[in-house]
Amino acid sequence: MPEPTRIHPEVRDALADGRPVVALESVVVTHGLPAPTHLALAREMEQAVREEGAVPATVAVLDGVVRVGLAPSELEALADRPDRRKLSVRDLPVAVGLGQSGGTTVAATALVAHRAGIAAFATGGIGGVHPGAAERLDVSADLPTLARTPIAVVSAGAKSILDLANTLEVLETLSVPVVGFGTDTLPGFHTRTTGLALPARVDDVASLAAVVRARDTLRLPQAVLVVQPVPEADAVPPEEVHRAVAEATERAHAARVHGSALTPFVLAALNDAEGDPRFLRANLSLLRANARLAARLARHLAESDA
Ligand code: PSU
Ligand code: MN
Repeated sequence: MPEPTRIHPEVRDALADGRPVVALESVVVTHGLPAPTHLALAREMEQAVREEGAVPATVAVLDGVVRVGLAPSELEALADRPDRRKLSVRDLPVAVGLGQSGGTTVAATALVAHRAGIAAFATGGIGGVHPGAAERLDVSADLPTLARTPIAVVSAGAKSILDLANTLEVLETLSVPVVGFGTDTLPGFHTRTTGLALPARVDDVASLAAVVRARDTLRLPQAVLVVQPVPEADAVPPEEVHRAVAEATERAHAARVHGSALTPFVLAALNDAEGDPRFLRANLSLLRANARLAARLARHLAESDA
């Protein structure tokens, strides 16, 4: 069997030299955003990371090989492959063993990136506890994976389609530090706040880096989950998010969509070109902002390691 993981030479060199690297997930490209925005956004995130002085490493699985850092043509080929899969950690042995291809979720990306030696990772929103868990349990593997993967994940909170209060509770149980960047409350992905109080807040990147380093000196296994609100100009008012999410979730239930297909279905409904363009605009805006913050964090971490 071929080597299961291949690190792009640019990424490998940067890591060997102790230069900053930011991992990027790829389910947002393969399943989270409509074409052709998905590829434009992937390029913009990589570009944003470079502008902040770090090397981007988009993680994905191509023909059974886990890849850390992709050539632009490889990401393009993956984005529209009809056989592309959504790969969380449980799916990795199947994808690698059977030669499949797909985007990696926050969970799978965090795991692969940490093993490659990458300290910072940018995404849109993490997965979490879905509403209605009392009747039908649906808790993203992102949560338990963050509990055992010491990396820093920069996000806009958990996606607004989730039960955010319960998501925050599970993060507490799993002992994942959730740190607001310039906020005391959990952002709601499309909205700047959910009103849910966070256990910690920092207002500058040096303080964020201090928290991440302390996690390491304490030898704790958890990720540090950084949450920052979507940029103000692109935020959607909470009532409108609630209404749109409720409608999309209703449609998902009517179509009997559940399991790993649920998140992509609801996000696709929100980001639909026919619908309200503000949801897509907010999604893109927060992804770019998170890529930038993760790169600034990676730079601080690399400096303090030197
Ligand atoms: N955030 C987005 N778009 C996405 C996702 C997050 O803005 O597509 C993806 C992430 O990859 C996340 C996954 O890890 O959804 C969670 O899916 P699930 O709830 O099935 O674990
Ligand atoms: Mn699920």
